Amino acid sequence: MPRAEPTPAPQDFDRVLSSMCTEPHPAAREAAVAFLADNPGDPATYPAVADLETEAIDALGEVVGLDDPHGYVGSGGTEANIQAVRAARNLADGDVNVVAPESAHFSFQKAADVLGVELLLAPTDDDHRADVDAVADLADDDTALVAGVAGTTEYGRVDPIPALADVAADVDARLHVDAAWGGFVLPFTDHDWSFADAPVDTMTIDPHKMGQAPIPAGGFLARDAETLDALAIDTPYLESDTQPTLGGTRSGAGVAGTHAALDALWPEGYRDQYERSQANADYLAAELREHGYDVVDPVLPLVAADLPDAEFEALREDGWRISRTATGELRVVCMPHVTREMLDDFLASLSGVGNV
Ligand code: 0PR
Repeated sequence: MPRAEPTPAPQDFDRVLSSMCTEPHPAAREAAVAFLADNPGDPATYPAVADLETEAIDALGEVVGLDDPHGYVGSGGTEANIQAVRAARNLADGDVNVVAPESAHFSFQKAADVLGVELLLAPTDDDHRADVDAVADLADDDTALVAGVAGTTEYGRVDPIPALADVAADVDARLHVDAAWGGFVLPFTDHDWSFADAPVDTMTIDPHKMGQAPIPAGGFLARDAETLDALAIDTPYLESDTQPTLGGTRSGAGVAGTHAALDALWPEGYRDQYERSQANADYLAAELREHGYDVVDPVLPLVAADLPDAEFEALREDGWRISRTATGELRVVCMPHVTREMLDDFLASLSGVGNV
């Protein structure tokens, strides 16, 4: 194989404003390296990493208001959303559908495709949240799962989870909450989103996003053991009997990194981080607004604003890693690596290319 010359360096985060991932906490990075060769998919051979996973799931349970959590650390939000759909399908009879708001992450489309279920998408309201009436209109006797998002990918919105739970209960469906990105900031807000706030069956919460764990570290959590049983496959030649995960061999780095990040940061470190990130988002929103841009109020640390295409392209040329919503708004995700100084640099670049 030809060697890349010079050896490529990893992306530095100085101008990354579009990502939902961030630099891992130093303790999480160290733990991940130590457990790189351990496979939590085979707990009888790698018991240490299996123990770390049990503790990590208990800690994630605390984050999401669940006393006796069932779940595992997987590859990310996509896998957890697929597993939520899969469990609901396996626990239902016949052909089923899933109802979610249009703001749901595209991983639900992958889930529907892979699992052969119908995905029904309900429009969102004027504030980009799930419209409960629209969800209720789509839900019917074949609905196995109603999904809501707590921290949407595009606008950082939190769906009305208790109201979606009522819709799910009305049609005897399960309720899934996708808190892949929002799960590590929502505990420090007043939103109703958790297992303690509503009869949530399953949840996605990703340590490799706001949780400051290294990639790959996704969280899939369930209220009942029955959910994991519905996912379990017999594993005849392993010492353990069954495996509920979607992947087989898994990353010990993800598990150990998650454990270390939670150990270092839950709850006070995450609270401080939320406060810093939210203050940065509020600051950026106010600055953009002051200079005449239309801004979507940052409910969580994610700012969306109307920005002319030419300005967006010029900022990309300046090296800013920024992205757009489906309708073309600039999106800035105030992740832990995003500092006030970075935002001031960004605003200075914007003034060079636009009207700030
Ligand atoms: N659920 C929500 C709410 C998400 O925002 C995402 C990903 C997922 C599920 C899927 O998670 P995984 O990508 O871990 O499977 N949201 C971002 C997106 O797709 C992920 C991302 C991360 C994008 C880092 C860019 C990036 O640099 O846009």
